[in-house]
Amino acid sequence: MQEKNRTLGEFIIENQEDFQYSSGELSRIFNSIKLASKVVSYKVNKAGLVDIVGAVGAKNIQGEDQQKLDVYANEIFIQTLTNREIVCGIASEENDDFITIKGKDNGNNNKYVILIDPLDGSSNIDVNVSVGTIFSVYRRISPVGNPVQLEDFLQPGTAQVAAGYVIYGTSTMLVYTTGQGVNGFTLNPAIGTFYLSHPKMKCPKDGLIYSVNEGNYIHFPQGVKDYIKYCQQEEEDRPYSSRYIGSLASDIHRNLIKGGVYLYPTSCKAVKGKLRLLYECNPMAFIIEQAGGKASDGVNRVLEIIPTSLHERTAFFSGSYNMVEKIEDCIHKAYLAA
Ligand code: P6P
Repeated sequence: MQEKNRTLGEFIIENQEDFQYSSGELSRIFNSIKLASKVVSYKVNKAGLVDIVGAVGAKNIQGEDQQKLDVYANEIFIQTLTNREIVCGIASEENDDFITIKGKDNGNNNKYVILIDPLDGSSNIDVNVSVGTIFSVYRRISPVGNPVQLEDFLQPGTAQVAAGYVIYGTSTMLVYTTGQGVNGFTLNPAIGTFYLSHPKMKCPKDGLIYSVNEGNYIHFPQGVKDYIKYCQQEEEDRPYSSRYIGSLASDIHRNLIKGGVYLYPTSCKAVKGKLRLLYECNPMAFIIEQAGGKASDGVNRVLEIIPTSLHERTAFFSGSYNMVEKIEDCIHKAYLAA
């Protein structure tokens, strides 16, 4: 069968061996995410037409205004995963604590937990800019049958069994990895089917795009300032282009395809960084590394950070391998010069 004609469902069936140790549960998780992303895609594309944009007046644990679509997306993903009884626990950006999903006969026998940012970049909703869903899947550590523990969620990114993102943009795309490379699927909204549109995605080792909110420049660490100045120098391959959508999935996706680097450093406004380690940085880092790129907190490999809390934040530099190395080099040199 032509690679590009394959549907997501056919691809999952043909690659069952990717889902190691899974008795079909991991493929069922993807089927659930597939369904939820179609429902959210429909609502996101109707956002301007129905009373669903705008904040609900509530705030999430991050202290951010919850947009109605944030709340809606969170409910949809939780419901589809709960209905299919395929995970034993869910942690979401929108929920203070993790949720335990009781399986049949009230047991906790399902083997996987999922961490999710159901609608990342939601501040873009009202201005019709793309938003995304980001998710990360782990095998539980606590024994089946027992209640799900926080330890099941606080695993390093290297333990992920799957990770992915959905972009609700000019088209709706699902990009994921199970550790066997990265593949992208585009939704045909006319028939509600995801088709393999980007097989075996690879991130160019170099790029000519840097993505950062330069409005925070004066607050950045010196090494990051040095790198941004490096990007802006008149040289053979520079200045680079500056592209920043303000929606992580979209910025990462563009850099993954074209080459480039995304930066969210620490600053006096975000002393530990802004992005959340568990359901933004780790899934993106897994995908980027699987595509041949690099993901760092400026010093360490993001996937090796040992989490200590569900909503912890980290500095995040991710994209083309050589560009992230250059950032680490600038940070190291500034450290030595301090
Ligand atoms: P800033 C969205 O809130 C998000 O978590 C990412 O999707 C995005 O890259 C970043 O924050 C934007 O943050 O501070 O530049 O608006």
